[in-house]
Amino acid sequence: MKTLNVGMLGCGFMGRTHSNAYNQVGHFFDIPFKPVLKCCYGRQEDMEQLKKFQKAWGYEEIETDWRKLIARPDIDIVDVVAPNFLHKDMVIAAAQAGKMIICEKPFAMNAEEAEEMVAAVDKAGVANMVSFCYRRVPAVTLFKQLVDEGRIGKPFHYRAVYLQDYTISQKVPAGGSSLWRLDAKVAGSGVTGDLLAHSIDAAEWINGPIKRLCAKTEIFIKERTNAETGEKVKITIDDACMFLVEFANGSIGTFESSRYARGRKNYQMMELNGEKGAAIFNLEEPEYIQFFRYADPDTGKKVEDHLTGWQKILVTNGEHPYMSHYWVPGTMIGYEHYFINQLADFLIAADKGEVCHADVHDALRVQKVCDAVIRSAKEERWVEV
Ligand code: SOE
Repeated sequence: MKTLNVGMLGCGFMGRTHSNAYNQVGHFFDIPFKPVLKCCYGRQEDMEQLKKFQKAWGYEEIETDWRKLIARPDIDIVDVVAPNFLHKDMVIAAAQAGKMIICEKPFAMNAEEAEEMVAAVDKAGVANMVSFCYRRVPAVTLFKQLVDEGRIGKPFHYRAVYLQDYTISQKVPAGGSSLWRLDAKVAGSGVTGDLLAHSIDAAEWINGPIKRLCAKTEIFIKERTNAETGEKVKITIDDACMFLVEFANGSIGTFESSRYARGRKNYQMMELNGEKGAAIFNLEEPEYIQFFRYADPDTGKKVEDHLTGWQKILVTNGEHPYMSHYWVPGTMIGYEHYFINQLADFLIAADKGEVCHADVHDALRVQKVCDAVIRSAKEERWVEV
């Protein structure tokens, strides 16, 4: 089996989820590579965290210069899990060095950057994937399957919600290693790039391209303290965002996201209502999908009768997406498995020279929608994507 030497660019939350996936994937999937955690990068200022990270996940070496790590001839895959503003330079350097690339979302700070990244990756012709991990929740993959099987029929309404509540307090600082997500220069945008990017990716995957949209964003706390410098900083990222969309297939949708939704920690919901059926997924009950069957997908004939109602399907059987790789029917998998599933898909596709979605082109689409959302909110008008 071929060895796959991993260079991990980052040692935070996503560094942990990705490292765990490399360590676990071969236990559950028949993959054509043997991943080796070769080297991980972190800033000199974060040396203590970097060493702890190395030890926890079993990296052979550490590096504080990411360009050196990418240039190493023994590195096969570059995994970009650093803060958003670094993605562009890291992905382009990795492409130019001919490495396979996995990059966290949001892919870039804006669509202009994303275009450059896509051009570099296309020119290099390297295997690539952008980590929209929720596509690999078995119930979400099943959602897509129901649509492809014609069980929803002509779609009318798509509804997406992504809510958290961790920035409500004025005491939460902006900037610093854990809260760079509140710093526009580092993150690019707020909930739009961080949370709605997931919802937009899932929506376009499941229901096709978004044509035009109209958005409203809000910043509830306008000034915070930078955790590293102690300075007062003006907050410019969106704390909350809502938008209306028209899909190319004629359906219409709503998207809502906030980090001020008291009680919601990582609530993500999507619903699609069509002529023949409807489906709902909610990440607080990730092992379930709800399905409403109105008509037979083949004949279009109404099957609704006095027993009809929402079915709550436990997605843990061998015939459900990914589940045959894990335990026995009725037992659950969790958040870390979405990353294992996507890594397995990526490695198997890369070995065959096939595209693994979401690839950089899918991520560019998401970035274009995010940019349109921010522009629409700023200009208070409908915007074409
Ligand atoms: C933000 O809190 C965050 O970590 C996102 O950056 C992830 O993409 C999301 O899946 C969980 O929440």
